[in-house]
Amino acid sequence: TITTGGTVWFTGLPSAGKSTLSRAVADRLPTGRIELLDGDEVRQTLSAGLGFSRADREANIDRIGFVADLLARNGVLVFAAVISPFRDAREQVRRRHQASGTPFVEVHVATPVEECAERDVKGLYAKQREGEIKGLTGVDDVYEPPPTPELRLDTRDNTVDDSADAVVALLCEKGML
Ligand code: GGZ
Repeated sequence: TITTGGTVWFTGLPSAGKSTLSRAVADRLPTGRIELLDGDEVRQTLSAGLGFSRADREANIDRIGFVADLLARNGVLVFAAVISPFRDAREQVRRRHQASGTPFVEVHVATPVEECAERDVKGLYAKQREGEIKGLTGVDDVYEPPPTPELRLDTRDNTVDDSADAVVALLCEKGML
């Protein structure tokens, strides 16, 4: 069972595969204290009412980082799947964990925007092209890739299984499993 807490922070564009990958990793772990914090879901509860301005995204990332740290320092293995487009905001989440002495790793789900737009799981890229929405991350809004994530995965060359293996290996290496 899982005994050591920590946060695995998946960042990347919409439809990059953050949710799919975090679920795949969670599914293959032994039962234990695991929680998934998915940006999409958190926006219906903890971050209800927040939009996609810079300030609102920063608030969303900060809230998820706060909850992740609370859980992780109490022995939960947390998977956060959040676009989190801003380097500074992600670094603040990392520092929050460092301050509480809680393990934290950043996984960049680095699927190129062309591939994300082709997958378009939620139809957002199509809506942006049709002019129905503005400020889509990676298209007409900023995404700052992490310069030195603990792991960077290109989901074009790897199956979900391969990518999940790589995350599990990372967690073992970091003593989080
Ligand atoms: C990015 C958007 C946008 C815009 C709606 N830009 O895949 P989804 O569709 O269902 O989940 C995504 C969710 C993004 O929430 P995050 O909390 O991960 O984002 S952030 O870290 O930036 O706060 C996406 C949907 O919201 N969505 N409009 N314009 N994503």
